[in-house]
Amino acid sequence: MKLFITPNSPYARKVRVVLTEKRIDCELVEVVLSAPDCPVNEFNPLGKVPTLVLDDGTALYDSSVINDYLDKKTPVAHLIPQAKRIEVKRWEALADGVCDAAVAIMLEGRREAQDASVIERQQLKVDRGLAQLSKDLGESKFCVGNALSLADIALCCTLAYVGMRLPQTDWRNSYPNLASLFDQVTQRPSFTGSLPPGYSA
Ligand SMILES: N[C@@H](CCC(=O)N[C@@H](CS)C(=O)NCC(=O)O)C(=O)O
Repeated sequence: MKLFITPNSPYARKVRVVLTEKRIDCELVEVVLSAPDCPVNEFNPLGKVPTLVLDDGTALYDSSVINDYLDKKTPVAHLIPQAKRIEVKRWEALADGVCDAAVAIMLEGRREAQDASVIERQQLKVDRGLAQLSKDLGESKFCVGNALSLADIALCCTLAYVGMRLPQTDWRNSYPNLASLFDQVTQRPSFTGSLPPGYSA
């Protein structure tokens, strides 16, 4: 199997963390998405990372589908427990949605003529999303049940990305419960081994 990634992609990181937690061997192929001959386009018409290519050539995307596939592949570390499946996937959807909004702000910020209303609308999604994630976590040590699940992984990949791209969003001080979960989960080798270059969490 090979996984197309970019080093900063929070969605690709989510899959890389799952690969490590589940001890699944996979070749990581780093790509430049803007390159005209980017190999991802051959496997994924959307030209996005992560894209997983199985040994028989089947391509899987997006990160949520890939992680579903990986979780069923080995019995090691069940990250989407059947009984809590919808709960876990809902956490993932909200965490990914916050990431989508953060990506949109980053892309708008790179444009020469920026539209402040686009940034404002996406920032509201980030702010409301983080508030809901914090509320849903409450005093719990993990997002769902008493063990690490894909929900914690998705949440921490998003928090790391928001910290990297939107330093003005001070989620750490606003939501100490998210910070405490983040500090605990990101010590795992799956997170320390998938850090974006130049970052420590
Ligand atoms: N919903 C997708 C999002 C993937 C995504 O947007 N990846 C970005 C990199 S962070 C990408 O490939 N962007 C290139 C593009 O949109 O053309 C997932 O969860 O995998």
